[in-house]
Amino acid sequence: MNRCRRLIFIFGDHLSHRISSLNGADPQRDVVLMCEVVEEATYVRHHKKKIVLIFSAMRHFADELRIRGFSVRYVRLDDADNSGSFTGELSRAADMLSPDCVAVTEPGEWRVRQAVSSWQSMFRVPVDVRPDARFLCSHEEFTAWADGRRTLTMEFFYRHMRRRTNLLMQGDDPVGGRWNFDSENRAPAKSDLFRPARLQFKQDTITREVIDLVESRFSGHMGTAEDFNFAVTCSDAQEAADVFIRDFLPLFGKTQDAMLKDDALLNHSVLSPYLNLGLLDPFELCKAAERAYFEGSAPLNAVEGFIRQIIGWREYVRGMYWRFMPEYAHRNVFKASRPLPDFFWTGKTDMACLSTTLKDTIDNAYAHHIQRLMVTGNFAMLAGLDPFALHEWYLEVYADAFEWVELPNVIGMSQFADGGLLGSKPYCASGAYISRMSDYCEGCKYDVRKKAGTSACPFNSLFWDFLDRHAEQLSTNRRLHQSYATWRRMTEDRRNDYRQSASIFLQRLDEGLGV
Ligand code: FAD
Ligand code: DLZ
Ligand code: SF4
Repeated sequence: MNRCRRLIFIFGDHLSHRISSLNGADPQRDVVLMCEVVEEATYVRHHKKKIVLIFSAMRHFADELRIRGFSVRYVRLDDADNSGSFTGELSRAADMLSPDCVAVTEPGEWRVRQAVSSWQSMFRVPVDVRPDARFLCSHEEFTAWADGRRTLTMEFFYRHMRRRTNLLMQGDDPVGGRWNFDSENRAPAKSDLFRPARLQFKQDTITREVIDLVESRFSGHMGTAEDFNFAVTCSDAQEAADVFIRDFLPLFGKTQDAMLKDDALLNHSVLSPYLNLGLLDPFELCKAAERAYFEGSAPLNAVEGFIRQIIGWREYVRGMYWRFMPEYAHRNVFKASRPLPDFFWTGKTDMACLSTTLKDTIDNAYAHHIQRLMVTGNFAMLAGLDPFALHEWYLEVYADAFEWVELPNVIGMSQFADGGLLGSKPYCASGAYISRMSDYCEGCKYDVRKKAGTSACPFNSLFWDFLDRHAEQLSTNRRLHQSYATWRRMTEDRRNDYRQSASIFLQRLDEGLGV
């Protein structure tokens, strides 16, 4: 290749033809750089399906760019001279092409942002780092919203975003007269034989080649890639979105908090991997959901709930990530330090809720929100697992896990390790919650109705022991008032039963014995 005008670096989660680094690109004179690098695949040991998803989607995207007339320098993982890192690959490309400048869309991870910031002085070439316009809320807008507020409550950010995007709005008021229909979205679910089938995308030659590469190079990583069936192109991801809106959105709200052992997906969209890679546009997806409401094919509680997750939670956690990183990653208000038990990687535990959630995770590189929050996350917080190690685990195992979205969900929402910056109370719950919202407890070795003792559901004693251990930090929390009042009303003997059961359980965990 000859000298190029602009070298456009496109990361594996920037796979949109509207990505800002391509703005003003000239296929005749510019060159696109994309690279599969071992550093990204191994800084945590990503699930095999996640690596296949990213590499296959990258290869398909590179082909689409070539069809649009671009020169693409695509470095494969097994290319002989592959240096193994983004910086190494930019260095090789810059040596070969002598670009006048480099254009890149800001990465979604603080670690990579640091590396990008060093490129201009390192390579003595202007580096144009552009905002990621796929997000609806820019860094400036989030800062303007957050500055001067005493608390950064998601609900108020969400209302701001509803007004800004005009989604589900009638003038200045929310459609239906309420901003939030969450109270209608808490029903348990029953097995539904008539739930429509999920789309399973066929493996083409490119995907098959990537599967072989990943199975051989990353054989020790979680899961298998052999039955990989995610979409890897924008058009297939769009088909998945259309099917979700038609078949699953109508019931999305009602069963949003439910869990079933024989249904890993319920009415969830499973669109997060595509949104996060750039294969789907979040605003267009919300417009499609809004249309379904106005056309009468999906109810308001479902559509509002879905849109809230995307323009509310998704944008909010990104804003919080960039506002509080890098120190946010190490927050640990409860000083929790227990290592993750081995069953996080094997799924082998007698606790049916955990074994089902972990098995779903190992098989699919996916678990839905309530499994992540109220089963794995809840257990980790109650058992005092190290939040940073837990963050690395979540980043490793889910196909949709990129740090800007994963880290605040783990450190803030699920572990309350930030002391309440992101949520107003910890999402801690005893077995009663899991029993109410799922069918996991039927057939579990533990008895959810028993309070203490070796056959009792471990979540019961762990819950009270957690509240007891952290009473100094939590007992003044208004939203935990009732729980602490119940704890205080118990006899000292009952409180000691809980403490002792929790202590025996945690000791077994520490000794690596089965639980
Ligand atoms: P649906 O239930 O269909 O929701 C629709 C969309 O809303 C999702 O695709 C997602 O883009 C968005 N969304 C929903 N909840 C959230 C949220 N809390 N934060 C941000 N976006 C949200 N989401 C990720 O995309 N990547 C992660 O790494 C990730 N890690 C998580 C870790 C923990 C501990 C928890 C509690 C949540 C995490 N989430 C993460 C949020 C949420 O669980 C997933 O977005 C959701 O399960 C993805 O499945 P879905 O597409 O079927 O979601
Ligand atoms: C997660 C990931 C993996 C496993 N591999 C690559 C890769 O080889 N090349 C690439 O461009 N991106 C990869 N990614 C996603 C990056 O970690 C992500 O692009 C950065 O966090 C920058 O946003
Ligand atoms: Fe989970 Fe307890 Fe129910 Fe067993 S009894 S599935 S451990 S909540």
